[in-house]
Amino acid sequence: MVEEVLAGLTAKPKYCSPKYLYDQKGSELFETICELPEYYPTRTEEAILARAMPEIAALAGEDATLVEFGSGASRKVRLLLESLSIQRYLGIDISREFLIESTRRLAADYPWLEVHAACADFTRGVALPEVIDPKRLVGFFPGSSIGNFTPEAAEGFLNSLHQLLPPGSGLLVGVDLVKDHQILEAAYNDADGVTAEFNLNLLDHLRRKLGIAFHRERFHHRAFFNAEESRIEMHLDSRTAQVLQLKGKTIRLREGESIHTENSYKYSVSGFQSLAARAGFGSRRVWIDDQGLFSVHYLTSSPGMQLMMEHQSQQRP
Ligand code: AVI
Repeated sequence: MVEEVLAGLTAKPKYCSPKYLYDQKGSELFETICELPEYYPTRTEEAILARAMPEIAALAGEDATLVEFGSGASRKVRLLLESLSIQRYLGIDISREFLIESTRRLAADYPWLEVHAACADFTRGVALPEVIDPKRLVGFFPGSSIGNFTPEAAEGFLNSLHQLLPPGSGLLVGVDLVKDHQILEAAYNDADGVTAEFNLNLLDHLRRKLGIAFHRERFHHRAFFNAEESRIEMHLDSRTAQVLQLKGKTIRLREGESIHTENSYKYSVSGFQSLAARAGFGSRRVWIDDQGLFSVHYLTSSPGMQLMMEHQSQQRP
C-alpha cells in the first residue's frame, strides 16, 4: 500500500487508486450516495432489474451459484435471490467488516441459502474458493462499478472473469450510459455534499493507515464530465501549497494541484457490447430504462475465446 500510494502521490499528475475510497466509513458513505436524489444509477438499475427479473431467471437457469463482485451492502442481490433459483452465494469485497456484516445479514434473511464471503481485491485477478463449484456460475457485477476501470482494464477484468466462468455461464453487469452532462455532473456534486465527504474521506483513510498528516480542510472535492474520455473525473484539489511526508519521502502539492481519485466511465450500449466481445463475452440481452439513463447486460461466456491476456489491475483511478 505504501509503495502504491507513494507512486501515485509523487506522479505527475498526482493520483490515488479509487479502492482507497472504501474503508468502513467510505463504504457507508457510498451507501448514502446511492439514496441521493441526484445519484440516479442505483434506483434506475434496481428498477431495471425488478422489471427484467423473469427474463433473468430464465437465462440463469436452475441451481446456479451466484458470485457477486464488489458486493458492498449486498442490496441488489436480494432482488435476484428472491426470483432466481440460487442455492449458493459468494460475495467478494475489499472492505472486510462491511462484507462480513452484509453477508451475515444475507445468511440470516435467506436461511436456505449457502452463503460464502471472500475478502479480496478482485481488481488484482480472481480465484474462487474451493467450496465453489465452478460449473454453474452466474456472475453479478452491478452498479456500473465496471465504469471505475479504464476501458483497457475493464476489458482485462472481463477477460479474467471469462477465464473463471466456464462457457455458457452468465454475467449480469450494470453499465451507466453517456447522457446529458448536467445530469451526470449533478450525480457527483450532490447538494448535501455527501460525495464530497466520500472523496475527502480517502484522506482520513490514508492518514489512519499510512500516517500521512493530511488536513482535509486544505482540500476540496471537484467532479466534472470529461467528454473526450467519456468519464466523470473526481479530484481532491489542494487549497494551498503544502508538504506531506510518507515513510521518509516528501510529497509536495502546489496551490490548486489535484489528486485524481476516481474515474467513472460512461458507455453507449454498443460500445460496451464491443468491449465485452473483445473479452470473450457474447451479449444475450440488454435492458435499458425509459429515460435511457442506465443499462443492464446479460453476457454469456463464449467458448473457444480464452485469450491469454494478462490481467491489468486497476492501479490508476
Ligand atoms: C462505485 N461506483 C460505480 C460509483 C460511481 O458512480 O462511479 C462510485 C461513486 N463515486 C462517486 N459517487 C459514486
